[in-house]
Amino acid sequence: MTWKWVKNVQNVLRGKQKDATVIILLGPAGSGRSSFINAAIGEAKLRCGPMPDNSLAPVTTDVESVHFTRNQKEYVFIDTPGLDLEETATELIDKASSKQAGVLIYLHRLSDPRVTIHPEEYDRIFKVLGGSGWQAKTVVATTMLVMVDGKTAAERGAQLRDNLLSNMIAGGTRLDSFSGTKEDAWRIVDMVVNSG
Ligand SMILES: Nc1nc2c(ncn2[C@@H]2O[C@H](COP(=O)(O)OP(=O)(O)OP(=O)(O)O)[C@@H](O)[C@H]2O)c(=O)[nH]1
Ligand SMILES: [Mg+2]
Repeated sequence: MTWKWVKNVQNVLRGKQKDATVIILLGPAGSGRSSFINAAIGEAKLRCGPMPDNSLAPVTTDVESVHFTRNQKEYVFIDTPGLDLEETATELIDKASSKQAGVLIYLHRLSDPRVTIHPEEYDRIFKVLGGSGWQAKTVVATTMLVMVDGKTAAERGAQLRDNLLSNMIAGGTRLDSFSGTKEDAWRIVDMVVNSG
């Protein structure tokens, strides 16, 4: 298996309007990437669950980009297939000519009782998409908070901060949570945009 879709992200980056801010959604299958973009644009543009037949199959299987204008500023959201759907990054990643995204958002379901995919395993992809300073452009946002009680949420959040994400956080990555609303989606995007 190969990360063919990374090339498609790079094609979107190359073709983007000059001043547009590119925001790439990353994360394991079903972490809520398409829902995040739909929330941000206030429209159910991207297909996302729950599927009528309760299908367990991943919905987003290729790169999709969505343009959006807000306060006269241009944004391009890029939806991606689940990082856990493929095994290893290959030479297909075009390192040399890549333009970089402004914001990388990695979603993690706080409802998961185990973490089997570690975001740092994908640092090559983060770096190709966000450049050498990718850590400071990255927000790890937890989703599905309503599915866990407050104590569980706090304990899992502490483990993410202190163990799993400690290197990324030391490099400037923010750990946050996404409640599902439009305001919250933009709060997360603006956090990175306004810090640059
Ligand atoms: N409770 C809760 N459900 C959510 C949240 N975000 C997404 N969902 C639900 O979780 C499921 C997956 O959401 P998607 O937005 O399709 O996730 P995805 O990462 O795009 O998934 P794939 O494209 O299939 O890999 C859907 O049933 C959503 O309605 C959230 O923050 N809380
Ligand atoms: Mg999706």
